[in-house]
Amino acid sequence: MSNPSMSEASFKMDDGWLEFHPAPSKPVFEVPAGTVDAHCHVFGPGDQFPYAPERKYTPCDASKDQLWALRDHLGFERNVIVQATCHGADNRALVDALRHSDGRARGVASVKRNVCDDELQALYDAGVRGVRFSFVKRLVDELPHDTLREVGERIQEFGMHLVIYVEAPDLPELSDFFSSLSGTVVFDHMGRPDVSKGPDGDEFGLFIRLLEENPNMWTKVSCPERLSLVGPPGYDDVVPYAKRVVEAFPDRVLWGTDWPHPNMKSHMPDDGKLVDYIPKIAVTETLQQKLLVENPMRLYWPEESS
Ligand code: 0GY
Repeated sequence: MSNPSMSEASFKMDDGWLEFHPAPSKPVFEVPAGTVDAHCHVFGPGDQFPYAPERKYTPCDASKDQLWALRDHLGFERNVIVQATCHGADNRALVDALRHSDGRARGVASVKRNVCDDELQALYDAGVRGVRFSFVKRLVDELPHDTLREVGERIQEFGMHLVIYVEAPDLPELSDFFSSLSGTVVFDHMGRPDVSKGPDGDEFGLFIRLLEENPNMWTKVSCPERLSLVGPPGYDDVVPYAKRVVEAFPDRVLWGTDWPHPNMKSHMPDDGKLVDYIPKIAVTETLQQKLLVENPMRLYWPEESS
């Protein structure tokens, strides 16, 4: 969608947009007690929390109550709600969800360069523990290098970390910049590799090297549905990538559903089947416990983490 205006009477989701799965299956894989969905979103509802004027797409509304229902259906305990670009730096929908989560959700916000300390403190008090920057060119008007460096330094004293969304073709020119950042840095979806290039290829090799050389870096191993060329239900071509990362960096990986799956055009995943993908990439109980419980608790609920 291009140049949508705030004066629209209502927010109509984009043509071709798929609604999230209406009735996800019950996963066969039973997740460990205390599992955290560490990457999911709330959208609107648009009449209450308007979408950002500068957004590149208009999603379907996806409310906090629908997210809690999915959490319970999948057997999860907690959520990390990530601000998506369609809400820009207006974090009201996110904060509203956090405030109504009974402490079972924490958040990752988006902020502008001129965000003041009081605003950062208010976000922290609401449960925000990370700030996200997108380098995905189809989603943003400007790449956020300077803002990221400046804000990335400031948020550390608030107990927050950086979350970076980037796609593999852009990593070569950005990897030195990312390596120069201090504090914890979390990448979304393994830096979105092109899975036709092989888990041992140069492209994914650069991402692996970045994590090897920078112990402050973490990655989400979520979103096989976005990366897969073979598609559902198994997303088998993504398995070797995620499995490699989970085994190489067991203490720095996170997993999330990505519900309600913004911008998915090929198909809408069954969230239950996504959960059934987890034991293919984390093949032991120890790895599953780290991926789903220990790691997200350490990062988002450190005060409860042993
Ligand atoms: C995702 C997916 C996407 C969008 C956003 O912030 C966003 O708008 O995250 C996407 O289009 O790839 O991973 O949540």
